[in-house]
Amino acid sequence: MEITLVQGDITLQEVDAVVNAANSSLLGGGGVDGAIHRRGGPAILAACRELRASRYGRGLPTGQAVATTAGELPARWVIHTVGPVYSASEDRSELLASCFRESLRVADELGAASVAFPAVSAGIFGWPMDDAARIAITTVRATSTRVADVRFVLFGEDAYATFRRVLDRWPGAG
Ligand code: AR6
Repeated sequence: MEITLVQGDITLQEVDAVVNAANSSLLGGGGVDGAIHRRGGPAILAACRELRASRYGRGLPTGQAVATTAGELPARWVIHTVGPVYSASEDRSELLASCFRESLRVADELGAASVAFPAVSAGIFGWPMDDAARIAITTVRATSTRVADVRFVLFGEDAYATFRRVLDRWPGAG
């Protein structure tokens, strides 16, 4: 597996699957979620509503992932995952790691070879970027998957530089 870092907008990535930093409602929000629904168009929300009606009446639990169409995005699928809200008093890093593992598991089920991830939980959910980057990169590295191309798409220079530093520290194999 090759891990690459991109500074930019995840909604413009030409990949098989784009991961959305969603919330349990699956009905949209701000940040990456807002951008994906805006650019991807109403087909994504329609698919999310169907998931609410069928499998996730109580919402998608934190740490899990589920796929929908990517609508008008230049991708085939959106994989929605729900990161944990950051807590200084409780260690929720296992839930954040689960977002990456579960997203890759869903990607494998779909047969996706390339997947773009945002910095899940590191925006509105308040996770410190360096810790979010460490969990993201070490978890993806440790996951056995057929996904060959994992791309972290970071918004802004600071997020990109933080992921760069972490990736250089844990370059891993391949
Ligand atoms: N492309 C790439 N990265 C982006 C983009 C974009 N278009 N837009 C924002 N980011 P966030 P969270 C960065 O808040 O912390 C929503 O309301 C952003 O700068 O999108 O998991 C959901 O519905 C940050 O570094 O996700 C949930 O309620 C990172 O993506 C909640 O926010 C993640 O920020 C989820 O919060």
